[in-house]
Amino acid sequence: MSAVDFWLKNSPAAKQFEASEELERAEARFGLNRRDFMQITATVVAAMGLPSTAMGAVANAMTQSKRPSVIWLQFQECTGCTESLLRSEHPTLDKLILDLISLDYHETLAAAAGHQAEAARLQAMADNKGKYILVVEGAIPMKDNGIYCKIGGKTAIDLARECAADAAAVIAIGSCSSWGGMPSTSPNPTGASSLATALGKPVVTIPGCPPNPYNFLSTVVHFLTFGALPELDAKGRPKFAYGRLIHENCERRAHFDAGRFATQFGDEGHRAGHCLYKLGCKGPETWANCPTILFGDCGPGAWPVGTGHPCIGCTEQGIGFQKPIHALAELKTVTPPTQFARPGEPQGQGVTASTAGVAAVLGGLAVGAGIKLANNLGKKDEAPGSDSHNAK
Ligand code: FSX
Ligand code: SF4
Ligand code: F3S
Repeated sequence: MSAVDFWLKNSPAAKQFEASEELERAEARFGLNRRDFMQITATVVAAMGLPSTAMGAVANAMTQSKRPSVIWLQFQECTGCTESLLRSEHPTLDKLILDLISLDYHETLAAAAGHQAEAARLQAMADNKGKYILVVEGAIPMKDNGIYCKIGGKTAIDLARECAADAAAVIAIGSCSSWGGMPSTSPNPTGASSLATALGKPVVTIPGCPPNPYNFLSTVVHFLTFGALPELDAKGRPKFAYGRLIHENCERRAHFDAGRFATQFGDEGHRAGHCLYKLGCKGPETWANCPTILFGDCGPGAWPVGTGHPCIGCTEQGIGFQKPIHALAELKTVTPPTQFARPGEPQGQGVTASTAGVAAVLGGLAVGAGIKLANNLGKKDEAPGSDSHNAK
């Protein structure tokens, strides 16, 4: 049983939520049945590290708030970010995302082409000046003045800068946009770079190749619920999603601690589900919530290590597409965590100091109340995942 199913079955807050009017509103607004909406809400709440009692407030924000305008640009990438968002196992997640935001410009989804598409982008920017969220998918080639990626005669550098100028918040989605990703692999002939490099200022990053759609959805829902972006680490990543090493929450961790490893694909250890460290798993040096949030809404085991493949560190700058797949990971934590989750409490979901603070805010929540959207942008801290933290 997944952590979320456990919650839905056992938590008194879930029982209370089941009887709430939010479920009726969700049916009316999104056409989602009660069970699907409960499942998605619980997953988002768990992803954000909030207690189960937050389900009502989060659902309220999802069903009641105004849809923020989103302008979505695509540069050097494979469209995997968009695909992962829109082709989820159950059509409910993409439907919810498209209903929660007003996707006013998106090249893959637009019916318009050429000059019409250009005009649509300019119109959307003018109509929502200073209020829209800019999402950028793909790396930006900086070499030779950016001539390796042009759309409508403009370089990706110029387009990104033009659209970021009047945005309320800027989100780099996927590893390409977050830190260069696959297009920046050595020898990087086009000078593929991150969005932050092209803009010369920090942005929110949601790395992954592709990123988990729940991390994007949860970031948007956090904004709708609290009127502000979530707390970020030094690399611009929401801490709720990238605050723990994969190795900390991996279901194979007990095998690592006991020294039981697969040493070849298909050997006895591999078939028995042992740790994939010796096959090059990068979980010990990759910060992401893959083992707890999973992919595709298809139950336990639906993530790279769960299917028997070592993590390649696709979210992590300097690891994914840089370090050879079968090279051994650097161990950031060698000993088991000192504090394990209590029985019945999924690892990584416990209430932390910051979560408790957020939960306290929930009581007197006024959705969208005057908190500036970009409050957290550019904040500096010594978050997990920062270089100084990694150097421990
Ligand atoms: Fe692809 Fe996105 Fe990877 Fe990059 O995801 S899945 S190459 S992160 O920009 O489209
Ligand atoms: Fe899991 Fe990989 Fe860590 Fe082994 S090395 S416990 S497979 S994350
Ligand atoms: Fe990527 Fe590793 Fe997660 S390969 S999807 S960071 S398990």
